[in-house]
Amino acid sequence: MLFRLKALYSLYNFFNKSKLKHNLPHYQKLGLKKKYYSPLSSIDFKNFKPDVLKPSNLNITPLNQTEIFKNSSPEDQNHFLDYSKNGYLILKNYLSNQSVNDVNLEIDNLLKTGKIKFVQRNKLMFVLKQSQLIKSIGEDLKLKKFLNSLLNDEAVLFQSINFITGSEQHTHSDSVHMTTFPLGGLLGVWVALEDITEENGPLHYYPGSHLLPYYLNPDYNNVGNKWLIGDKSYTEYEDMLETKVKEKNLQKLVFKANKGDLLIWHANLMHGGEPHINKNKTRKSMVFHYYAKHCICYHEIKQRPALIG
Ligand SMILES: O=C(O)CCC(=O)C(=O)O
Repeated sequence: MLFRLKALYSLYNFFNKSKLKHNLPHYQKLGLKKKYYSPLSSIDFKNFKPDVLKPSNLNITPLNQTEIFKNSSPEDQNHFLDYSKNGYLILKNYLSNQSVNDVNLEIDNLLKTGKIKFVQRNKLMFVLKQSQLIKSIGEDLKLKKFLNSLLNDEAVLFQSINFITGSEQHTHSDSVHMTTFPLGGLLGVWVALEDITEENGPLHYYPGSHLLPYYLNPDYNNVGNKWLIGDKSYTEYEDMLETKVKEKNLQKLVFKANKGDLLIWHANLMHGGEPHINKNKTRKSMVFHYYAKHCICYHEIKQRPALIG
């Protein structure tokens, strides 16, 4: 029961003003009566029009004018132009062999020296705070310009997650963990840090699933009340998505990635990790999540604004 108390999350947030104050101008613009530490969920935004937070004079380079696009083959360019239909796109050989080796060495060293530790079983969260190398990959200007054009906003690097083994995460949409107002203000960027096959837990995804509704707390009766967040377990969310996949007959793709390949997914693309069958093999990979700058970002299930910075 204690972990459902909104007041506890608010108390924690109260001491994190520097990481939450980015929302205040947005609240003001919307006329939303919230403090920087207040709970937040999709229910709070149901009466607002989506485009009110974005300035009209944003200067975003169109996708076909970005360097990544211009330096790609016609075949890849066509694939990129299908992003809005598919909800994902792949940049083959994005990172060189040397860069990937450097990242892997960096992770090994940070683990050996105890500067980073696994959480939630097998995640290395926010290594970008310890590693200038990893941060510089996520902050690469050419990549950011490409992401800006997909988001139609400025992409702000929020977090990195490194894996040494398969995530084995059930199918989900990031929009339940990293929710935004307006919806869709998030991108996931996944990088293979070695070759990945059916044996070592590849990423899976459902092309086109980003066009389905955003399934949020109200969709599985997890809204909670004034004092408490919802009482449904995360498994109930995963079960709901499994049902949607079956009902809508969605077709799964598995990303048999080569070392250095990069895949970008839309905020609402359903994806997850396949079972990691051969435990003698590693599955080294890295994910970056980016928020759109002119969004309010929060965690729908925990009803907490996102700590950024
Ligand atoms: O790497 C994977 O297997 C999945 C990662 C993922 O789902 C995520 O970061 O949202």
